[in-house]
Amino acid sequence: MDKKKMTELYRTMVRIRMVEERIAAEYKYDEIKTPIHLSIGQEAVAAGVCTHLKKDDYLFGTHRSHAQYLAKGGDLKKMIAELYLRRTGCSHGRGGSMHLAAPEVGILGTSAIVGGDIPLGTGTALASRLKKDGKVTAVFFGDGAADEGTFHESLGFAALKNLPVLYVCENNHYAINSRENRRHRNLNIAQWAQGYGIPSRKINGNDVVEVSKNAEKAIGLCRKGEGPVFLECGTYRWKGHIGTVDDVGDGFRSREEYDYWLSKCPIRWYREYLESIGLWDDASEKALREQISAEIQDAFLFAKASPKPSPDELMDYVYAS
Ligand SMILES: Cc1ncc(C[n+]2csc(CCOP(=O)(O)OP(=O)(O)O)c2C)c(N)n1
Ligand SMILES: [Mg+2]
Repeated sequence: MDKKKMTELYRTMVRIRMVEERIAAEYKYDEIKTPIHLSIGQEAVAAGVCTHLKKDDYLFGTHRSHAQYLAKGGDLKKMIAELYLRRTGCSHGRGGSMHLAAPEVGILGTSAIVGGDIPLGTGTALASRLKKDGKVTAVFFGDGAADEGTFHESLGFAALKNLPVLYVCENNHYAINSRENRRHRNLNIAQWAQGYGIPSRKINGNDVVEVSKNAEKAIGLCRKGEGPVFLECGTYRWKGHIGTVDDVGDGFRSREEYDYWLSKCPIRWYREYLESIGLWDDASEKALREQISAEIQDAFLFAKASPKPSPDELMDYVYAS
């Protein structure tokens, strides 16, 4: 990977982290009128995959998709305005955090229906195959979505039809508060995909270099007509399932487990790596954070100053025509 791309990956992760930290800080004022699911701790997956997607490749996500939206090139101002349910939001203030869309950069939608985006992304991959438009679809979902029938039906169909789709399972080991070993006997979800005849790998989703290398190869295969491909990316969310709640140590997940994963921070690890090869230092860190802080401040000012949809516009943009 060239040096510019390597530092760009770092920027993408830090930007996602800083945006979500600001969302968390603002949430207590109760002006963000939408449930939020933060990806803090999981930034390397979206960054490592999206760096290899082209602007017009398709992406589908879930209730926890701020990271993917930003990494794929979605507009930050429009995302924050969507959280405030403003007319200027990326879904015109109708969708909120769980229903982000930015068709201009291939983000056709994120969905709160767990597993709901998997057949949608399989469908765009089928369309691309029929139209021979050369596009790849990346579908992001959690370990909980692998429990859904849509996961199994979609994988079987995509394999049969050799569809250009990259399935990205962000395995953060929990579906709300239900740990994976209470839901699955075989904890290797990548192996499930192999059962459908789909090449797959279980990788360290907190190592952006590993994610990026695997995603590059996988997207390349899809583009050559050798899809689908499946990546299971092991990672961990730092915040509670929803909102800004702390769910550590109250019977849901242990302090030891949480501390272990904090020690595996994808951003800190990658910064240390970039520093060790002379690509990063304190001055670059300071400049980056200042630039991103200013951008975030602008986005929040834009969102809060934006008009709300009026009641007579209620049904606009709700149905596709
Ligand atoms: C079809 C469906 N069933 C149940 C829910 C309730 N629900 C919301 S998030 C969630 C857990 C999802 O876990 P996972 O897919 O691992 O994603 P994560 O939240 O860990 O990112 C559930 C069960 C839902 N939104 N949709
Ligand atoms: Mg999960």
